[in-house]
Amino acid sequence: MNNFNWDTGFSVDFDLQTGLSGQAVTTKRRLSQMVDTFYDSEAARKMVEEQGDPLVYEFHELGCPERAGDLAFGTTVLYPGKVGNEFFCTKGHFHTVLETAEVYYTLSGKGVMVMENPEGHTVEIPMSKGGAVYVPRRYAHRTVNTGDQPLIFFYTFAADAGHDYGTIETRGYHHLITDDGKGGWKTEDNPHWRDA
Ligand code: M6P
Ligand code: ZN
Repeated sequence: MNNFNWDTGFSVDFDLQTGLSGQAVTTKRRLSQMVDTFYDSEAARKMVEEQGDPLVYEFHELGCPERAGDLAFGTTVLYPGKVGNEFFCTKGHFHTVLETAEVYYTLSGKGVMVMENPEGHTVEIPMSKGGAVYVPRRYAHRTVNTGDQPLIFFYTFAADAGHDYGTIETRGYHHLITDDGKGGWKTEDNPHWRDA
């Protein structure tokens, strides 16, 4: 555990030089934990078997109390890779308290923030070093690494927002972010999206 004092303040070294192995513990998501996140889940299962279950991303959970007024924050490292034609991404979630926003600030790498609201409005915003993305209230958010280096970003959100993963797990995202074959990315409709 850590000694972060959420009532009197603290600083934390994210230790980005050595891949987040500093004083703050990270939560790791490996491909085996998220095969159904990807359109070609069979290809994902095969990669798990043949490539030793690659680490897709890791992020800090500093143990911020889930109470009104606090700000949860940390750094995420999303590794480069693809399942079939689809770039590595985070699972993505709505906030349980739908009316809560989030801010991401990109430290290195290239990617896309993929967002959609319950009414099906979709937004994709490119991410690159020095750029901040505002994730508005009511929008599910997923980050995608479209480059060949780790995508590293700082995030912060209202500590009592909560994570709703179930909606995305059941319905999927409207859009997939795939390799365009020319060194970039493109958006494709997700044939597995369900209006459930
Ligand atoms: C960011 C933040 C975290 C989130 C993490 C991983 O770092 O938004 O709150 O937990 O990404 O994304 P996910 O929870 O969708 O797996
Ligand atoms: Zn969030």
